[in-house]
Amino acid sequence: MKNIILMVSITVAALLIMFALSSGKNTQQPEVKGDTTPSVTQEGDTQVINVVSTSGGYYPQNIVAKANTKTVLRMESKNSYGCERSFRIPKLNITDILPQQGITEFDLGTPSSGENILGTCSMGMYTFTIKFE
Ligand SMILES: [Cu+2]
Repeated sequence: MKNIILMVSITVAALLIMFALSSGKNTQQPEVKGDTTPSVTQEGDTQVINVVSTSGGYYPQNIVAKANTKTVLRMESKNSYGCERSFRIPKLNITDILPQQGITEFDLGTPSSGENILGTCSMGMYTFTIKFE
């Protein structure tokens, strides 16, 4: 009888320790983001900056990219029904209407270090900034 009580307490203690260890582990590990697409990718000699245009704005809003590299901005419209479709890059005198769904690419040239390029809806409600360094 004594042995059974001992075994039960050891089992309960082991379970408690396992639970404590596993819950501790969970708090240490950062949550994996749902969107794993990196915003800046390299395709051959061209740097591609990926921005999603959707109702509610542009994502991500702050991007850091490499300077002195041929750069293309790839806007991906996803369920985009708002004024974010009316898209501007003031610095490059670009004005365009993005589709509701699909890809639109803009040549950003070869920005130099310290240059910032702003993308915005025509009213300035939604923006994102690409910082080249
Ligand atoms: Cu707007």
